[in-house]
Amino acid sequence: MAYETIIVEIEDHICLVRLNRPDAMNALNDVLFKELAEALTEAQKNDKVRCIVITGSEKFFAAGADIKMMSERSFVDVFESDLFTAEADAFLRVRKPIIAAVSGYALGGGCELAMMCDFIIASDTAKFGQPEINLGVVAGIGGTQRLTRAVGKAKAMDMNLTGRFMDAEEAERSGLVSRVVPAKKLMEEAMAAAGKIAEKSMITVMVVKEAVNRSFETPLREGLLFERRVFNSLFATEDQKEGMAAFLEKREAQFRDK
Ligand code: CO8
Repeated sequence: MAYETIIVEIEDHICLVRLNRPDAMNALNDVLFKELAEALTEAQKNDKVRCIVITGSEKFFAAGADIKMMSERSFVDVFESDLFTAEADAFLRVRKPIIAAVSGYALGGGCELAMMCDFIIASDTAKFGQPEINLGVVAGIGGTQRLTRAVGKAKAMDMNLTGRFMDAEEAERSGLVSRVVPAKKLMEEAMAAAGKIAEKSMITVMVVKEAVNRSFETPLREGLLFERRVFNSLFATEDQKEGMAAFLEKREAQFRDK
């Protein structure tokens, strides 16, 4: 399917989505967010896709929501349209893993988009920030919530209140990103991580994603109970038998997603 603001390629079970509004540093407008939600929903439905990678360009992942688009809107406009909410909901309904491969600026909605992914691999040039305060607004799709859970109150307050950017090294130290790699190696590393995930049992992969995400929604006791129950239920799968047999027979497992 041809899109206007993103480029989608599917190869070796990986759906690679490139944000593509270079003139506006990949700023997120209505069209981009809608197309992204559509592409991810399609990737979820497509049996060939086992992992998704979202990236931008070397200089910018996304510099935030489109300020030109938002500047003339009134409270009633944004309230009535519930800007980006349906698209964010569609994003969160994707059960396959999504990796953000971030190089350059990931600011405002760009940082929030990266945080909506399951984990972030950053290039050493990446810069994260929630500079909405400089525009007289606040983050609107997770910058005060997911960022606080990722890096803690002190840094989340600092970034949201001062609008300062966090470089890749600080982002890794703070737990915002899972790894930092040289800019030239970013896509190789992200695609290799996606490839590793694509080799696993899809059922187990989706259970892992759901269980880790559950930890954000529940108290520890409930989360542990959820984990125990999904652990138990995976013993009903053929892939559990295959995975354990393969280990004992010292061979690679051949998972069949059953
Ligand atoms: N929106 C629209 N256009 C942008 C944006 C943006 N967020 N960021 C950059 N651009 C455009 C610039 O206007 C410029 O376009 P032009 O050449 O036509 O003038 C072009 O990209 C290049 O930008 P600069 O000349 O500024 O490039 P620099 O290298 O000097 O600076 C920066 C790069 C630091 C990234 C700078 O562009 C910047 O600060 N951008 C804005 C960052 C920002 O404030 N982001 C937050 C936006 S608000 C937001 O994301 C809210 C999300 C919540 C939505 C909630 C919905 C419910």
